[in-house]
Amino acid sequence: MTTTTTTTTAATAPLTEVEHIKGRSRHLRGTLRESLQDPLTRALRPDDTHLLKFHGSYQQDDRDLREERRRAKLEPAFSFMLRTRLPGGVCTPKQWLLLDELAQRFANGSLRLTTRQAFQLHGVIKPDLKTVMQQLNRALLDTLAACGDVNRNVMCNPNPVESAVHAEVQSWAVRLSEHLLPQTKAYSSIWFDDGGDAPDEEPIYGDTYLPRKFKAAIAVPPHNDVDVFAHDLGFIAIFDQGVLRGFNVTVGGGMGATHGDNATFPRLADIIGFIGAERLLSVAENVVKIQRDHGDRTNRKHARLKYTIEDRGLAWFVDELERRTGFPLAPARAFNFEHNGDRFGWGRSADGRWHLTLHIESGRVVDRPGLRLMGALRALAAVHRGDFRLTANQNLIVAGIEEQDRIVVETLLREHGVDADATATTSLKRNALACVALPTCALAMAEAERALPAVVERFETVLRRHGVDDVRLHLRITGCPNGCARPYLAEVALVGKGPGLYNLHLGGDVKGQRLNRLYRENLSEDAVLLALDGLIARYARERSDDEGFGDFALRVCW
Ligand code: SRM
Ligand code: SF4
Repeated sequence: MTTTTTTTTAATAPLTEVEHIKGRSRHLRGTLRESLQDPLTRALRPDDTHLLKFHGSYQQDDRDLREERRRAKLEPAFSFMLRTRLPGGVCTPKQWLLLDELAQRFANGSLRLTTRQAFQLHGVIKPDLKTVMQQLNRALLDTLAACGDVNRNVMCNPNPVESAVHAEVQSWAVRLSEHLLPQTKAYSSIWFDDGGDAPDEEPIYGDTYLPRKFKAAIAVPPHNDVDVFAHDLGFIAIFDQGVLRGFNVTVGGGMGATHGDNATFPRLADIIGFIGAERLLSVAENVVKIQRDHGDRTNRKHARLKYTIEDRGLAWFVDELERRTGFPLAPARAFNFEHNGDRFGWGRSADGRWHLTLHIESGRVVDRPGLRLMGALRALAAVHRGDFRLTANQNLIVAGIEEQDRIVVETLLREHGVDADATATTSLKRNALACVALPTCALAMAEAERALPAVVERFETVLRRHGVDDVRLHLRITGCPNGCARPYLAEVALVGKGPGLYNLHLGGDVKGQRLNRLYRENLSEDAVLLALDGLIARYARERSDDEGFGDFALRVCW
């Protein structure tokens, strides 16, 4: 990051093509309607593929079939991924049942719970896209701004167990999400034939929206399950005696990087001060507007808020924010994060209701021989009277279960082969994350979700061999350096480099407050396991009391 170079480049370099596409799109309309109606191809026109993201969908093609179809002179197997906007990850059983039905009828028969507490459907073909959008809308679910250069799904600690503070904070997540929604009527016009083509106003975003995606999260200490420091904008709830006092504000976090390009890097957000809760929307809106006005629109690899802050300095940013909001930030208040994972199994809240956190490997809800997860959750949704909460770690909380219904839930899960308490699962497995990667992700360089089970099993063997299989250890795997499973915060991370090859990162903590470091590059899966075997052997012998593996690795590897 050379401040002068970057600023000069940004001042003189041309805008990216995506900026032009947004600018002439008439607030995200483009020719999407025509693209959708074109019967000659299962794809959209190239410009419309960019605009579709703002509507919550990506055009993809099945990469497993690419070569075969190329040889047969067929167009790639195009289909669409749809992502819901679901602030704080909360949905009703009725919505779950609809998503389940859509997955069976129109997608690939599975639901994907994402690292941002949303649902993804994969494999929806173009002729069905509008129907799926309409069905979601009828169930009061939408996909608006789930992707694209706008504020994405707002994350929030989905804890239903502890206190009124959690419920209050969740309501702030919903308000924040609504406040930062694009105002264009293109969404209702294109998908629901409602809203027309009259010019819209985008008071927060302006005509070309943000230079890049923007992400926000709210954490409730001592849990940092949302990895608040990985976000462009974060709020850390500060409360005492069960009363929410306000939020510490964080800015400038992000994970994405590009192999071999040192100008790109993961960055932990900075804490810039404290605000009363009533100021949350004003702060959020003005952070977004600063990024709208000062983010780099000439280079999409340098366009996130983290780079704006690196280039211009944090002091400049805080001054600019205070000038725009018209109030100063108070000094940040003390807080303490204990971990960034989920708590599994049963918990009970003060109102006497029960909540069950289920481990969902890589967030993939699907029926497999011996583990009919999708069937189990469908059956459960049919009788459940509480709600479902997606966690930021790709798991699921079945929340608000009455005492007398507990047995029904346990029986249903058992009948479908689901281990309700995740007691049969090691800590390594429970806490592991993997991004989607192949076959749907266009950017994947290596497997992630499909590689995770084998990597975990082999890593478990290593831990067992050295007698440390009971330690809590956070492993994250991604198919490329973009960081969708927030790998740079893990104690151990495999970051895809090429087919079957990974960079091995070590040294994160289990609180989401420290970036790990690159330990070895271009390792095969075997080489990764060999390297871990040696380090775990040393860890078993040399660790100090209560020393986590991430802390140990940081101490001995560099
Ligand atoms: Fe992501 C792009 C999947 C969370 C950083 N991400 C993608 C795309 C859309 C690939 C593409 O652009 O063609 C992936 C679609 C794969 C597929 O087939 O479904 C994809 N990202 C995901 C999900 C589904 C991973 C998962 O296994 O859960 C997560 C969806 C979250 C959601 O519901 O909104 C997901 N992505 C993240 C996160 C984690 C987070 O936000 O907490 C990050 C790192 C945080 C950050 O943004 O800095 C992340 N995704 C990226 C990036 C790198 C952005 C950057 O600043 O460089 C890309 C690539 C891009 O934007 O060009 C990307
Ligand atoms: Fe795709 Fe890379 Fe994100 Fe994984 S980290 S889903 S491979 S973009």
